[in-house]
Order: sequence, then structure tokens, then C-alpha cells
Amino acid sequence: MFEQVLQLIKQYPRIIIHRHSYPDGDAIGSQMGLAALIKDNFKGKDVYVVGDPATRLPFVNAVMDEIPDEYYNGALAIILDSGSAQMVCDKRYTTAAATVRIDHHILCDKVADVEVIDSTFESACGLVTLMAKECNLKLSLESATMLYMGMVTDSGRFAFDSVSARTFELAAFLMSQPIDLNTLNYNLNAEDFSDILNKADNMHKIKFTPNNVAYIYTAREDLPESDNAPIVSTGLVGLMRDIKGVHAWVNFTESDDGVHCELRSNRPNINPIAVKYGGGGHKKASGCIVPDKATAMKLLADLDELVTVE
Ligand SMILES: [Mn+2]
Repeated sequence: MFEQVLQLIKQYPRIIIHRHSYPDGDAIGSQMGLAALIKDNFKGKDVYVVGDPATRLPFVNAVMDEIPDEYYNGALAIILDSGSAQMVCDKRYTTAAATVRIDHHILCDKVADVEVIDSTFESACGLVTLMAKECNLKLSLESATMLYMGMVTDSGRFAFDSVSARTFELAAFLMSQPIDLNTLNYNLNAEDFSDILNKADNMHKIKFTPNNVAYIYTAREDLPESDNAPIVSTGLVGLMRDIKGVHAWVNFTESDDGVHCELRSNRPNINPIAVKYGGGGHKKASGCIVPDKATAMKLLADLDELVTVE
């Protein structure tokens, strides 16, 4: 499965690793985990990580490299955790000599020369871990911790449908290193008390459609100036996860580039609705950006219709 990827890693002296914008645990985990894996196993490689800062995961201290365009000449670019070309942060990967993509989103379009895509995996980190295991690569504690972080976050703490015996086998492989689970989980879960109070305020904004699709709509003027719309949107959607009788929910956050929509489900496949509005993702977690509130309300009506069918 990874022969061609390994061949390209061996072939190119300079390797630049990309992932999606507004990186989550899986994007940063796979990016930093793979960078460490390559450095630990292939001496003398110049490995760079690029993209927007990891503001959602400050404890990781994932410092992105600022590299000139020329570095892409004769380089291999590896793209992780990105379901479409639109999702990839830093489009300069298109100028690399060769490109590889390792991903677990539902396939939308071809992005790289060599593609390892398997949407049965819970995380991109799971796929990178499988590569490490299958190719007998040396695994460091740093790499194991990063890959485990992506696995645990993208699987909803090992709770989603995508979790299988293989997920636990790969997690067990990572746990062959002494990963500090207490510290990792504290870092992932601990929130500022002011944010917890803010969440409580937002709980009061939850509304329901006739067929019980839960939603929160935050207008541009209600968004604090310091807040970043995509981060707010992914943060708030979780508030609606555990409401009895709700099987699909969506958070809308207005921003300068449109209304960010984060769709979630514990039953119906909501992915086709995100795709219809220009986005993508997974069967039970997808997202898109629509131009205005009217379009957002059409999307909500589609979700309301969907839950009556499934
Ligand atoms: Mn992912």
C-alpha cells in the first residue's frame, strides 16, 4: 500500500509536508508525526512543515517553516488529511517535482501524483501509523505522541463508526512508546473557565427545526472581534452533540468570506448536503462555506428533510 510513497521519500532529499487549513489534531498530528518519522528513519533529509499556525493546539508547539518558493524545485510534497485541493493549505505544493497524498476523507478529486486514500480509516494519523508499522520504521516517542493525538481526536475519543479492531491495533502499536496520556488528554480537553462560561451562554442559543435538527446561528455582529469564524464554528458544534432525540445538528458562523457551516450527525449521512453546498468531509461530520444566511437556511431545510427520510 505504501511502496510508492516510501520509494519517493527515499528518492527526494527535500520533503515538504502540507495539510489542511485551520489545522485540527489529525492535521497537525499527521504532519508533525510524519516529519519526525522521516527524520528518524532517513538520515540527511531536509524535511519542512508548512501551513497556517496551529492556533487550536498551542501546547503542541508546532512551528511551521517559512520557506522560499525555490525549495519546491526538485522537492517531494506530501499532503495529509485534505479531502480536496481546496482544503490544502499553501498551494505551492503544485510546483513540487512530485506529490503524494495520504488521506481518509471521502475522495472528491485527484490532488497528487501518488494517492493513498482510504475513507474507512478514522484518521490520517491512522494511515501514517499503518505505514510506519508495515514498513518497519523506527518509531520515536515524539512521533508516536503526535500520531496518537490525531487518532484520538478524529475518532471522537475512539467513539465513532470509523473505529475498528484495526484502530485499536494501530493505537496499541503507538503505545509501544510511553505516551503520556494524562498530559495529552489534559492538553486536549482543559479549557479556560471564561470559555466554559461562553459555551454555557451559547447553549441558550440552540434552536430546533420542526424535525429536531439542532442549530446555532451566530451573526457577524455577534462574533467577538478577536474570534476566528472557522474556529468558533467547529468549537460550538460540539455543544449540540449529546441532546436526546437530536440526530443531526449544524453550527452556522458568519464571517467575511461567508457563513461557515459545520454539520454533524449520529445517524443520517449528512455528507451529500455539505457536498451540495460546495464542501465535503465525512458521513457524520462535514463542513462547507455558503455565501449568505438565505443559503444557510436552505441547507438547514435540507437537513430537516433528511432526518425524516433516514
Ligand atoms: Mn482527519
